[in-house]
Amino acid sequence: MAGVFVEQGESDFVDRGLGGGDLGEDVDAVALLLDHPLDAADLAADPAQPVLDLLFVVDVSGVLLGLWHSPSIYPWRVYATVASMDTPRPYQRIAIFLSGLVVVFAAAVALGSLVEPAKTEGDGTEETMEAHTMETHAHAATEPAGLGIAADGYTLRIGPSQLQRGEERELRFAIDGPDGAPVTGFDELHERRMHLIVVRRDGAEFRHLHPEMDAAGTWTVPIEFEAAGVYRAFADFSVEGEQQTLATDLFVSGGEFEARPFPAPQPVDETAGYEVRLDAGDPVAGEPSPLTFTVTRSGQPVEDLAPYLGAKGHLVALREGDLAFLHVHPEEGHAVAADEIEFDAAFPTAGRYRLYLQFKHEGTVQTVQFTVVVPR
Ligand SMILES: [Cu+2]
Repeated sequence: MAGVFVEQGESDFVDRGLGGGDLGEDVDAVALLLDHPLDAADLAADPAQPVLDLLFVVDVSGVLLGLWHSPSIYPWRVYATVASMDTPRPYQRIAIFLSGLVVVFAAAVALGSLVEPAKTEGDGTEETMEAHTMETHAHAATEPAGLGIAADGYTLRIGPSQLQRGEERELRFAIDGPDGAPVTGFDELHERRMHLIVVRRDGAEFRHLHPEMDAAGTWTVPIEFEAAGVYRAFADFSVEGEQQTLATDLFVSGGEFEARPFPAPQPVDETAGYEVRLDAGDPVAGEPSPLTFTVTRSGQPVEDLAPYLGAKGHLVALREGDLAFLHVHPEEGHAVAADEIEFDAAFPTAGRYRLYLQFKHEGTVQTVQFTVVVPR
């Protein structure tokens, strides 16, 4: 739910609220966001409200500075002072805006309380799983990730989600944990604590970024889009030993949108003089499928691949239609030829998948792409 707010409020106010910019200087920027239909009078009935120390505002600059000074305060956790309701017009609009935030936050809290019992059930399942082991486990392993903005109590909040083609912006996001606070204690996963994969919804324009986190748990990365369209942003990370992939859409306006759907499968892709061949064998839905990539340059095997993110290569696999994100693991069970990169992929269902393989050679990361068809 918090993500809804960030999307609604993706403007200077949110950018700065997330990052701690100078809100105090920019009351007008706030006013841009205050078009919210919710009425403050409705809030009294909401039981989740006491969770928030939210009060109405008379001193706008005080609120803004309050936001600014406390790094742990995110846009919806607004602290302010109650004075009279006899507020001048712009302030009243801010009050209405803040009331909208309460609703968003209350809904998030309500959602949290819904999630809680489910989690307990999950724990129960885990015990059962120990008894029945393999079957349940294999099922869990093929469950696709990356389909939602929230899972297992974690929520991705990102902004701005509306961008302009050709304009460099700073993308900011946070992962809120089950307690509602931004997570700061991420595990290392493939040598990094956060991987941000951004792909246009048609599978084009792949990128793999490594944002920086501040002490409050806000991740930032500069981003610029050359092509218009709707993009999927996947935050891939691990907390307390559990890998999570949360995703949301980014909207890039400006210029013509030209769809480039997944290309037909071909065994070879080329980039920067490298030729990479994929042997996908006969993949079967729901079963581990080995994928072998062979790298050559000018007809010669490339045998001195450098480690990239702790492995010989990094592979992202997305399902056509919903961009479900597969967790693909490098094959480590047996010796692999120097010019080969092997993975075990568990394609959850029949369908077409787009694969993005990255490898590092002579100091540069290269990306090649393939389409794999998993038959019914
Ligand atoms: Cu990464």
